[in-house]
Amino acid sequence: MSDNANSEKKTYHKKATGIALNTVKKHSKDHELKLYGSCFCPFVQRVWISLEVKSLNYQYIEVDPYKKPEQLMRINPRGLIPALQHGNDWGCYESSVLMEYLEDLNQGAPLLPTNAKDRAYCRLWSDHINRNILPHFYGLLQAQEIDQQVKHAQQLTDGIQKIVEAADQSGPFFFGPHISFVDIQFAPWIIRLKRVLIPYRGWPEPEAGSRWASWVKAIEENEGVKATTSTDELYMDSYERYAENRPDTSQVANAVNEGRGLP
Ligand SMILES: N[C@@H](CCC(=O)N[C@@H](CS)C(=O)NCC(=O)O)C(=O)O
Repeated sequence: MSDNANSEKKTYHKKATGIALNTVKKHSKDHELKLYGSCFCPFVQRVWISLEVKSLNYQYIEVDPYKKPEQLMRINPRGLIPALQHGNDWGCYESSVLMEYLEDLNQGAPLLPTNAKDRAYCRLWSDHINRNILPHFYGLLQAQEIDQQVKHAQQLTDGIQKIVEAADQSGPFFFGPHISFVDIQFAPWIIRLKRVLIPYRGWPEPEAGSRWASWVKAIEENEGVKATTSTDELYMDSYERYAENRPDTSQVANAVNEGRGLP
């Protein structure tokens, strides 16, 4: 491939756009609670939405996770975002663990129900998202052969159908009228179905009038989701490397190509 053709390739963005950029600016001042993230990253967006929905005060720090800056490595030796720092001498990582941490602070709107059985139910369906939905999102996006795309599209459809059946029937969110833990676990990929999988893989729009359609609409219209979402172009550009399955795109892409669990 000529240098020219290469230079036309899109890559990940390094700065949020649209409403998310306003949110970044609003949270640029030094604060003891710091979120290290990247504008395109769905795992970061989970924690970011949680902070917004809880109306917590925090500082957002944009980092390039492929360059592994020192400040990120100090918190997460695996070099993955999101990472949270709270105070001078404490940091942690892993999006689901960070969502639980914010919940344990008992500040702002709770995202898990109070009843132990209901909490277990929410954790069970969060596990389903990580285990049975996300790997097929990436599998479908990275697959270059039609038969592999068909296989992952079917598995992704099955994973979504199961969680829709497990959701509160009146909704519109998973556990009823308000956004909560399971919605936020899934929301970043729900918005990327539209912005990435529809254009790159012809993923279908939700069927009008379905429970899935009302859930997607509620997610799209939620203030915390909107506040952390950039303009469509940012996602199209940032995911081109996944859609073309370029070598060494990321640890997630490598894991999917090697048939391993997500990092
Ligand atoms: N299991 C991790 C996954 C985080 C993750 O894969 N983040 C990506 C960005 S979306 C990253 O940091 N990639 C850096 C790399 O691939 O080296 C979580 O839930 O936080």
